[in-house]
Amino acid sequence: KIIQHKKQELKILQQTLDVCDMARQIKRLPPTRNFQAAIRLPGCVSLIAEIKQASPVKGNLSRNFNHLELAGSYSRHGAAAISILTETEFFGGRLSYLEEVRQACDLPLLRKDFIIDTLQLYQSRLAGADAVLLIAAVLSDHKLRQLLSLAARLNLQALVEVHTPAELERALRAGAAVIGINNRCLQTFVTDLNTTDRLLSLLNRPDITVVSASGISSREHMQFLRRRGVHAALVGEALVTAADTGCKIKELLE
Ligand code: IGP
Repeated sequence: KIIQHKKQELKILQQTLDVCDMARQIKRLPPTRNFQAAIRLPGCVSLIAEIKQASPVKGNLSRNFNHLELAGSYSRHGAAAISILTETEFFGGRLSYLEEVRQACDLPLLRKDFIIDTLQLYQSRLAGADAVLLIAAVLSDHKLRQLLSLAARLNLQALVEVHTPAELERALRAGAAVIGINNRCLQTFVTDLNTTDRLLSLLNRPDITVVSASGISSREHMQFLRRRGVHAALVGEALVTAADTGCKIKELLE
C-alpha cells in the first residue's frame, strides 16, 4: 500500500523535477559526512536517533512533536547520527524536516523513506542527506544494485534494510556495506530483537557495519546488542515518546 502511494507521488515528481538540473546543483554542494564511520566505534553500540512523527500502527506518537527540538536534543546528548523520516502519508514526515535539520545540525543524517527510484536519490542529496535507507523487501536485485551504484556516485551511503535471511543474502550480493536489521516484521508490525540475533549468526563479515532497528527501548536491549557486537541501534518511538529525551538517551548510552 505504501509503495503504491509512493509510485503515485513519483509520477508527480518526475513531471516537476529535472535530473540534469539537480545533478548540476549537487556538484556545487559541500561533501557529505561519513555516516558509516560515525556509527562504527569500537566497543560500544552507537545511537542513531530517529525523528519520527507517527507510525502506521499507532498514529501520532507525540503531542508536542518538534523536529528541530528533537535534533538539538539528540546531538547534545550524544547520538552518533540522526535518522529522519520524510514519508508523509504513513509516518507524518516531510522532506523539509531533513532540510531544516541539515541547517541546524552537524551530525550525519539518514533519510528514511521508501526509495524506489533514482530520482529520490538526487532529491535526498539536495535536501542534505548523508545516507539513505534502501529496503531490500521492496526492491528487485536489479533496482537495489542500480540505487546502490547511483548513491555511491552521489556520495550518499546506503543503509540496506533486511528482515529475513533471503533479504540479507540479496543485500550482501548487491554489495551493501551497511546492513540494517529490522526487528519489525513489515507484515505484522511485531518487533522481536531475536531477529537481529538470528541474522547476525548468518553474517560472518567483519567488514560489514551492522545496525539493529525497531523496538529498541531500554538499557537491557542495548546491552543485548552490545554482547552481539552490533555497531549501532536505530531508535525512534522510545525517544520521541520519552517524557525527557535527554534522560532516555543517557539511559540507552550508559
Ligand atoms: C524505528 P522504533 O520501533 O524505534 O520506532 O523503530 C525504525 O526502525 C522504524 O521507524 C523503521 C522504519 C523502516 C520506518 C524501520 N524501518 C522503514 C519506515 C520505513
